[in-house]
Amino acid sequence: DKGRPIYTREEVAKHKTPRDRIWVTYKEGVYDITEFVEMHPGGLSKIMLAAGGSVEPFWALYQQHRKPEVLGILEPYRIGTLEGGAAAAASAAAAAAVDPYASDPARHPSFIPRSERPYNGETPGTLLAASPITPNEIFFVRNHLPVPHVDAASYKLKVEGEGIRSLELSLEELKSRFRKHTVTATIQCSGNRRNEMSLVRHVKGLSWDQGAIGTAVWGGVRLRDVLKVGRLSEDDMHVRHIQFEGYDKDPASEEIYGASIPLHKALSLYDDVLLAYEMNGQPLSADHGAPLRVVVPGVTGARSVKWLRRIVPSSSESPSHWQQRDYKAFNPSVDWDSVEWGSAPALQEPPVTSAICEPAPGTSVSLADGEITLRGYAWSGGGRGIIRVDVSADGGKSWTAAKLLPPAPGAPPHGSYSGAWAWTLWEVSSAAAEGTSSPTLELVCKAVDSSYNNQPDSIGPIWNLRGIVNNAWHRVNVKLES
Ligand code: MTE
Ligand code: MO
Repeated sequence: DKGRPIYTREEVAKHKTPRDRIWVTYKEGVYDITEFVEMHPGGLSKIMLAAGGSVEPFWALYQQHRKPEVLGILEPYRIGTLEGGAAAAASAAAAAAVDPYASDPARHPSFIPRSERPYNGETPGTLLAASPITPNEIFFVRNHLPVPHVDAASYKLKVEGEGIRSLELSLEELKSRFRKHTVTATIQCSGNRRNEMSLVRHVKGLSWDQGAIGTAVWGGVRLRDVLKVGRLSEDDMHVRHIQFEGYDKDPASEEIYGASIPLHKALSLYDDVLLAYEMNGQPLSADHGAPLRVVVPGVTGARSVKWLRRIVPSSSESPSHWQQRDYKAFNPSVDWDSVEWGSAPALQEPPVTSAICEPAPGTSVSLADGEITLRGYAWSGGGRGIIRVDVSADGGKSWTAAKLLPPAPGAPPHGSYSGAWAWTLWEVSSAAAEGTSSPTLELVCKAVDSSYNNQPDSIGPIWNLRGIVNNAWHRVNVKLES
């Protein structure tokens, strides 16, 4: 920084319009971005919020800036250094904004982070395949917003809406007045395996590999039981949906996270929808929705609302962005200009899927007696069990049926027609093509569920602009050690 002009904060603040030139600071650097503002991908109005001051509060809100490339874009516009250097800049930035993510919890180092603000991290394949129950500390985290901190002692769940008597229940009341149930259920994010979709054509969203999925024994009370206490009637033809609202909120727009499920799912004795306060015998952690979350078994993760604030029976679905304008799939020709969000239903039960967790792509494998060992998971929505997992080591020309490992504790037998909320882990040690001369192997897996649903062989025909529900055959290329 030696030799650059020094500017005070007051001087920087005078440069807020194209006429006076537009200056911003980042850390101790002062930048003249007048030429850049028109090109700003987020639009002129957004970047102008930072004019004459620090960009850091805004970068904290709009997570797409948390990349080294962005700093690279800024660097050529550097014109000077802020008086007082880095320390002054840091305290000024702290004063300028209370970082909404500053009180997010610490995360386990083995996560593969996909974004920091909000935090999103997935479980590495080898850890996923290691156990039918995913340990809490490494269970993937999918947050849209800063983690809200909700005090368990003063917590009150609100139930209010159409056709129901309003209720307010403390955590203690939920635990003492209702029977406790445990349900072994997998939660998978709709964007799981999105990264493969982007190889066909770029899609917007977190670039998940196959680890945005996990299985836990959830403990709590049945949503059904709570709705019954509010005397919600199954015969009320008006109420069609149960909406959920979280405590988390967008610091800029104030929008709260919300989702809904159809009434029949919420009321069914067989669908096991839970208001969970425990995950694998432990109280919920901050990242997984403490003190209370919804767990909707057999349904895409987005509906299992964390940090549950309110339950609202209604004639309509949740009005939230995440129910109305996200988590919907369209045909591959629909793009961001032509998409009509209202024309497709919100995703609830996802299709049958499976993935290879071991070996990892690009690794070198040696054949022990002509064999190679693969491990992975298979899962289907709606409680449909897995009846078979097929594995190929030659790109799908020949197949071996994998061995299905024992069901997770509390889960029904493989192939159950209903209530199979948990994934099936599988393993196979005989998939290698004998006498292969190729230096690489294309490993493939595909699963069949109890309705004989199959996975599509390629991504092209199921590609969709949001990159969700990628359930194409999972393909992993490995090198063969000679
Ligand atoms: N609930 C709230 N309140 N806020 C959220 O951002 N994310 C949803 C869901 N519930 C979310 C939420 C999504 S998209 C998924 S996939 C699951 O939580 C992930 O649950 P997990 O973080 O416990 O793995
Ligand atoms: Mo998700």
